[in-house]
Amino acid sequence: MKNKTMTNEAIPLSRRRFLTGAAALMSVPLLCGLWPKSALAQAISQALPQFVALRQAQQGILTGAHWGAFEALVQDDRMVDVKPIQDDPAPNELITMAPHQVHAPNRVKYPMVRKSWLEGGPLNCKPELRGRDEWVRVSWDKALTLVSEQITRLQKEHGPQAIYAGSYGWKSVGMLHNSRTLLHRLLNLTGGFGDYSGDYSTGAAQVIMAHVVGSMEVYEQQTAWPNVIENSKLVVLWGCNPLITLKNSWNMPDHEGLAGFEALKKKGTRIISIDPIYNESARDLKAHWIAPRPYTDSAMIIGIAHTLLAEKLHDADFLKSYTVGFDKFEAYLTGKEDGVVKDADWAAAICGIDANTLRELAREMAKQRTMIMAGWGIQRQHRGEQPHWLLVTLAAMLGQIGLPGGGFGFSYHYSSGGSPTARGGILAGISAGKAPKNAPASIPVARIADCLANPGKTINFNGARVTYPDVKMVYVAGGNTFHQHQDTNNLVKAWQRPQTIVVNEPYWTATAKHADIVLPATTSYERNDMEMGGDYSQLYVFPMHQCVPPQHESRNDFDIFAGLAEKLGVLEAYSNGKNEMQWLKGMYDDMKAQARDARVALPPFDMFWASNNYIRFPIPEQNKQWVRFADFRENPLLNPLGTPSGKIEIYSDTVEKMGYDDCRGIPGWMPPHEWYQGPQAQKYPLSLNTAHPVNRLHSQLDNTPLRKKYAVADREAIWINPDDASLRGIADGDLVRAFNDRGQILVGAKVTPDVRPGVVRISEGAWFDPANPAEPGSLCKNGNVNCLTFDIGSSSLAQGNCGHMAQLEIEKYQGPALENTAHAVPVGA
Ligand code: PGD
Repeated sequence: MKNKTMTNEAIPLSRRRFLTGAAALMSVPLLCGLWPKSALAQAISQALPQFVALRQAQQGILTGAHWGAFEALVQDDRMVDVKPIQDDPAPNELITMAPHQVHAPNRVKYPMVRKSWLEGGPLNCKPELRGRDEWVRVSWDKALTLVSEQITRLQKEHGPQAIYAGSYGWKSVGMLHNSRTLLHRLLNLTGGFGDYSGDYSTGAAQVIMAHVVGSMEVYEQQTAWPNVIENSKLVVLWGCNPLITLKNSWNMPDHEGLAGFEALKKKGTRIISIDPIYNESARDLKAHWIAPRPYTDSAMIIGIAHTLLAEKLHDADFLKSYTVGFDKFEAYLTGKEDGVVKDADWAAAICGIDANTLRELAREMAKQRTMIMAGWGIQRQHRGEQPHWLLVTLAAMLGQIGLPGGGFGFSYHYSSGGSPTARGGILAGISAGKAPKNAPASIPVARIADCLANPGKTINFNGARVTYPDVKMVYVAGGNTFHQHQDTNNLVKAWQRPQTIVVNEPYWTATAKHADIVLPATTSYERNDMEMGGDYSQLYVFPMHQCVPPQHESRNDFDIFAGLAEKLGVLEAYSNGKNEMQWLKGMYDDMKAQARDARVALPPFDMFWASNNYIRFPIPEQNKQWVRFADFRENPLLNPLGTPSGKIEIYSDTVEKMGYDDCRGIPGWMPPHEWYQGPQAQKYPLSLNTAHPVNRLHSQLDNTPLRKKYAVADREAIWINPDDASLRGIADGDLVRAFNDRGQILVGAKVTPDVRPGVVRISEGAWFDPANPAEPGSLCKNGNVNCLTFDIGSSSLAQGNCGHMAQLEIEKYQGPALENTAHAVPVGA
């Protein structure tokens, strides 16, 4: 039963609402009497052409996902098909999976409690049975009572540090039904909770960049695409696969980045892809492929930097005016510091790229306008702070930072960085509220397993010391810890420490299967919401109309937490007395007021909502030519960076003073924990690449038919070079066991020259499915790559995750037939 206080009952949807919207739109010119008529007409025509034009073409209910906005076609309360919106320059096939998401056979149908937890309570719950116990169906009231009792007990007995509710994850789009924020909102009202800092995407880069350029950089707006298309003569894709990763966005994608790359291709701009894999983007963009050994990018960049210096191709004036500490880096390059000359030959011996190629690359970059577009995989590694710091240093030596089409960009592959910023308003979502004064300090996000297993342990983190709390309860809403975290078998053990684990989920993911209490959450297609389109452009405002009623007994996260708020006596403060549509109207009205200040007129909320249409804001011409760091370059005194010196810090005194031997004051090459020249390579000669998947978003959609497109022998695919495959008697399509000391997984062989010899690619995101959950380290039957990765922080500085690396071995699988049960529902559910 739904909580009546919060959400409108599921509305039977019909074409009637579109007609209402159409009629309502006729009154558009009556809006906003504040403006002179001509200005109003102009503003409306700027803001509303799509709003009006789309009406004719509509067939379905407008909603969307991380993979794009679309119209859902619904028959008899079932979503049966989808249709992309007409503005999307590159509609994404993933949207076709929406009907399967809603009607997936492995939906969590009812509130469920793990049998031993129900019988023994939190103190005698047999935590070792997590992941293999039976499940018992309970009523919503019972489930909410059980969860709220634990929150009350733990706050009273141990305080907020006992409840870890960081709940990292990509959840679904939507500014109201933001599961993580709602969880935090509830817990901030009921005593506080333990949170995390950083993220799994850019854990290392975002911390070091703040010291180097004074901002996280990885999430900053990039030099606008039209400017890049016009001015860049050479684009270097360093460790990224943008044509794949740009399909999805944190908000709803505008897909303008894909249009940007298409334009580069049409223009014939030279593109170089530096990646151990000849990835989909390199192929499509006809890029020149340079394939270094994995995890050696730092050495490669240093070799290029040395060539620039040795051949006097570096821009000494830029370095003098806009950076600090190049003298120290120069001493490092020339060996004055440690007696080792780090020239191209030195680098070649590490990165496996011929020294002449490195020298040529340096010359090519120096002779023309060059944009270095780097991905994040190269920093999701041990010593992952170094590559991005070195790339900034390299770009500074080239002296093109702040010039049209030149410099570096660390977000062209993500959420359409560089899509020009529109003028209008921004939707602010529901807030998490204020943390109470005694809220515990955050832990670095990727140290969660270490934290659970080692309460009281103290670690370094960005110049501070962090002591792990004694976590007794974990609450996850909108994340998949058993996918995202490294060394899954270690996580299984650490996960046995807390007394209670609660998960709000639409599906029986591995995280849900390893919980004690699972609360069934709706998908975003079962509720009303709104979202911006274009993370960097803020180009669209999309309504997300409820397409079908909540499935089974699932509830919206908003309602789940409202139910808990009621039990905990904070319902009024949690809901502000507003229901779903009232919240949405409030958000829209705030956004509309901002748009009005920016001289863009919008229709009133009721009209917007009834129209089943979206808003597309105008893009000012000057924003199409925006250049990152141009203002700094123009006047570094008036527009300093946020670093202590106000300049680019090739040497960071702040970092140096932290005294870490694993991240010093200047960037450099540090051999990682595991690599092809390390001791582990004797036993495990292959280097792992855990690319982001082509037909999924992390673990999302692994349980849909799209999987047939990429699964091999019904398992996650492993890309193997023909030399490595034949050495081991492995043929295309074979079942393969991939293993190291941490774990073993079953994968399906794709034998291809598109991967460098000595390297294998297994995408992240396949659901964990141990053959024998009672035996730690047993074969994962679905190919969850994190069974092989290691769980060590990138360095004392950032403590980022190292999900992108591991040494391993493979062999043809010859064991007994094993059914893949990753997407099956557990016993009792
Ligand atoms: P998702 O698969 O998006 O992965 O890790 P993350 O946990 O974000 O999981 C989101 C979960 O939220 C899904 O289970 C989904 O069903 C659930 N969900 C969706 N909508 C809702 C909702 O409305 N309510 C509720 N309650 N739940 C919902 C991603 C993380 O993985 C990231 S960001 C990165 S960059 C890392 N990448 C790698 C990597 O490259 N390599 C490795 N080896 N490991 C990685 N892990 C990291």
